[in-house]
Amino acid sequence: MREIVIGGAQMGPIQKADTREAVVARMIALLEQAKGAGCDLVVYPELCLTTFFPRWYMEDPREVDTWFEREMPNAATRPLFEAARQAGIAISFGYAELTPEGRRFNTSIFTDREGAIVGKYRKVHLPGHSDYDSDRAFQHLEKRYFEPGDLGFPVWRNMGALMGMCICNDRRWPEVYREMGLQGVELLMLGYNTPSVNSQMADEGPEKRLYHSELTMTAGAYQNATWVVGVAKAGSEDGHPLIGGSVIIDPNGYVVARAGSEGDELIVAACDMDACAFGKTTIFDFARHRRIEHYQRICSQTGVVTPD
Ligand code: ING
Repeated sequence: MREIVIGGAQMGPIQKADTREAVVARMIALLEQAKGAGCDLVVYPELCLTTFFPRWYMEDPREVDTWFEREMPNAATRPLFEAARQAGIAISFGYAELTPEGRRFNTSIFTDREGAIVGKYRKVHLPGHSDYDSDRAFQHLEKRYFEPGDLGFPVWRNMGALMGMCICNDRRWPEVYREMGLQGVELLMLGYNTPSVNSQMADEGPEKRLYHSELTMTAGAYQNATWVVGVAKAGSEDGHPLIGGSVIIDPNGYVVARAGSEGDELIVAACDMDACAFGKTTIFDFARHRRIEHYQRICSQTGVVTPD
């Protein structure tokens, strides 16, 4: 048995005026709870250090860059890395990355239990739009502020397991899970900031959003025989509601822990990485069952091409 006790540290809302220091203090409080619960690893949400700023239209690059981190760890986050190292807990969280070359990504990292960064992922699937859209009830400008990720979907060995990451909208695309499934992933960590309502369809509310969020993650877990930990930043940020619904899902696609609030909330599960083995060696033994000679469209075609 290769058990990892995993904490999903759901964060409640982060207001535009909240400082990174105040947010990190909340993250450390959740880490202390996780320590008390015997966690080995804690997963935090997407863009965990700030409000979900892509909801705001900005033209001044200097204002945009106030939402980005130029290095990691940095002065604001070093107390978190230090607290995690002292607790012997690995952490994963998302933030807006500004590289020394001036490139901007929606990024997630995870560490080992000594606080060293083991892996970095940059969000590939950027939803929304790049210019102000007056038809929308609110903006979703990830295509304006970030480049698509350029690192692919890596899987790393950490804590005796095969771990990977994705971010938010990535969880809606089955290719993401399969790219990591084909590397043997056993634990897929992801954070999300998902608006509770659809800016383009008034009748799509939190129930449908929560259903689709869990549907995509349970399917990805089952179809690739992997644990999936999906952690929300939730609640109302300056009047803009985000869904909660953080979950820990086992390799059979069952939810084994689920958040009940839209605030700072830790969910915990003891996750045996060996539980992935049965699915990976039977129904989803990819080497035995996949027929790649019939899958060309998935990699050669971006959009739909209907038959004549
Ligand atoms: N947020 C949302 C997400 O994919 C979204 C955007 C919601 C797209 C619902 C489509 C449907 O969960 C982020 N940050 O990607």
